[in-house]
Amino acid sequence: MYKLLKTCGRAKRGEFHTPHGVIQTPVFMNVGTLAAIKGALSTEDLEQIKCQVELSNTYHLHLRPGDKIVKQLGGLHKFMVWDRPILTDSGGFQVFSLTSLRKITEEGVHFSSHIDGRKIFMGPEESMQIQSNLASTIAMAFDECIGIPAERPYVEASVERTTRWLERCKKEMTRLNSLEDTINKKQMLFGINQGAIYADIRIEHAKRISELDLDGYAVGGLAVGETHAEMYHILEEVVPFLPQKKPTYLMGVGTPENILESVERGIDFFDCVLPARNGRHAHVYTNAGKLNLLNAKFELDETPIDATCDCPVCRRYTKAYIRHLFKAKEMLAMRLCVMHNLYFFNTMMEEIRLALDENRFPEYKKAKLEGFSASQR
Ligand code: PRF
Ligand code: ZN
Repeated sequence: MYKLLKTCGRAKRGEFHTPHGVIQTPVFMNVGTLAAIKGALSTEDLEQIKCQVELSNTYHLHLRPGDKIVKQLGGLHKFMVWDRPILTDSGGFQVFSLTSLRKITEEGVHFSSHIDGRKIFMGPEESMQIQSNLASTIAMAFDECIGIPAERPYVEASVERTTRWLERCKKEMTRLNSLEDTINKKQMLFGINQGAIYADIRIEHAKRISELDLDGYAVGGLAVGETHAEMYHILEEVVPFLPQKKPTYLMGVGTPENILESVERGIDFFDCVLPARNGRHAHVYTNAGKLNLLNAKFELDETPIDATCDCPVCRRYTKAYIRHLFKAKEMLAMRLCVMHNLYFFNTMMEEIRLALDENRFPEYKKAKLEGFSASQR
């Protein structure tokens, strides 16, 4: 159940009630593809860095350790000892971005595993069954994420099929939620809007999927090679046709700048591998822009990554020390940077929520963006 607490233009401040607790939105979900945040973060760390929702992947967990194993072990929450919300992506994106020898039919997708080349089939029913075995809080619909550029006739046919897949997902989810041995009988389902950069196709699709009365709605197929301006334009066109009283989710986005711009255009949920990936490469976010800790100028720098950050890393460690850890190839280097980066994103979302609560989001956004660009001047 989504409660719209406040709006500011199109920006929404909400509360999403789930069987695993309330999610305050706008929210950034922390990506743990294989039920672990890359960079050696533990479940305790996730609690410390203000993570509200953990995100895992159907495709990856199906291959390893296998969703049936996770089910036997009591589901993903028990498995990774995390009792807050978990969202699982459907595999609809990973199958298209990671696997080879794909063949798409009306039934679903035949592909080869990126681990051992084994032939696998996944369609809407299979994706829902796997996500039900994983017992995540929120399951994503099985969709086709169309690469850009794409020809209009292909996009039209693909989006039609994604709609038929969504109807099959909903039916299968309803069936699974009514079964005796289903772990999470209240699993929620989010639909996904597609249509590449054809606004009219996306709007038609948004109207169609809104009729299905799902628990939430994602905008997929963006951040796949289009410009930022194109992405913002699509959001401006499409979000007004998604139910305002349901959460909206922009999949796989993005930078702090992208998030601020997209909150303004009505998005509630975000996820991105960027903060963890950048952290593993010594790239850290600060309120004055991004830093590369490998830079020689930090060799004797005894200040924290960001003096305005109160994360467990900034409260204790210096840039000089973390830089040394990277040079010495110590695992701790990555861990500290990933922790700081995720805390930075989660804290920015907290600030966004507070700014919305206090009717000062436009001012907050402006000041934040000016800060980020300060170091680039
Ligand atoms: N579909 C799904 N997952 C996704 C995407 C999508 O379009 C994207 C696109 N940025 C990221 N993750 N199912
Ligand atoms: Zn910090």
